[in-house]
Amino acid sequence: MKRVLSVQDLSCVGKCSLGEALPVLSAMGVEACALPTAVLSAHTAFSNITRVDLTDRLPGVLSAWSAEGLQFDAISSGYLGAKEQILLVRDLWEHFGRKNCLRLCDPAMGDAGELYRGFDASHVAAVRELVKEADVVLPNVTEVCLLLGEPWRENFTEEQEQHLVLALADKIRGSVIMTGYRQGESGLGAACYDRQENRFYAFCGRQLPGCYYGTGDLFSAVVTGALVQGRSMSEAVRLAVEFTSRSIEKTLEDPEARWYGTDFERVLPWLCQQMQERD
Ligand code: PXL
Repeated sequence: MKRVLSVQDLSCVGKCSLGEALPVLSAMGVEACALPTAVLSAHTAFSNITRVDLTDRLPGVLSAWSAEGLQFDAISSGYLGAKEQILLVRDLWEHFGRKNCLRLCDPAMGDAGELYRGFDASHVAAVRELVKEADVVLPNVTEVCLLLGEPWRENFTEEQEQHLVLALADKIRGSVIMTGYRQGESGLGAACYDRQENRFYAFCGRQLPGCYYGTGDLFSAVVTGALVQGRSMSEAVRLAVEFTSRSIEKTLEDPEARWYGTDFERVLPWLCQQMQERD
């Protein structure tokens, strides 16, 4: 079995980060390991939160893993609450990867033109360095703008979004998969510069009403699982777009849906089936 390490926070309530990556990766048939960078009572969209930062505890975990000789087939980073954790991800990529280990980085630091609460320009500068070393970078449109130092706009055209993806690809060595890519009036999905194929492409689903937390984390987890299981980049992006839009559709159908996340749990059987069909 492939073994994947997901490095991000654990939000006790609110579907995001490890709370999504672990079930998604397990459903995809990979061994899901976690390195929680912080524990939050709930994700930062809640008004009242308390958090325990784990930065000081992480070097001890790495030492223990090193003594055990643990290695991973993919190491994927998401929301990192402290700059020191960015150095730690580099250390993990360098010392804990099996041969051809995939290095994935979701520069989870903002959305809708704003940085998440608690982040500043120095955090952005540190993430800018990290993405240079990744094989696959998975930003949303806001994060691409932050990484490029370009102003964000609510209504970029398709051509402008394509330009943003290619501009980021020019600055790094890996592939770029940008979520929140809009095609025409009604399509929403992801645009990719695939480094191996030296090609730009996009997949879109139906644009659905509303704004949903944690969809970027779901998307990253599906791409990670698909790539580590040997799917091509285009298959991985297509599967992640479809899983995310199915999760939003299920949420829309549910009159009791939570405001703080999607009903992705109801789409896990579909994801499992998609993976088994190819085995
Ligand atoms: O989904 C991104 C994310 C991850 N982790 C925490 C967050 C957010 C987005 O708000 O608050 C703690």
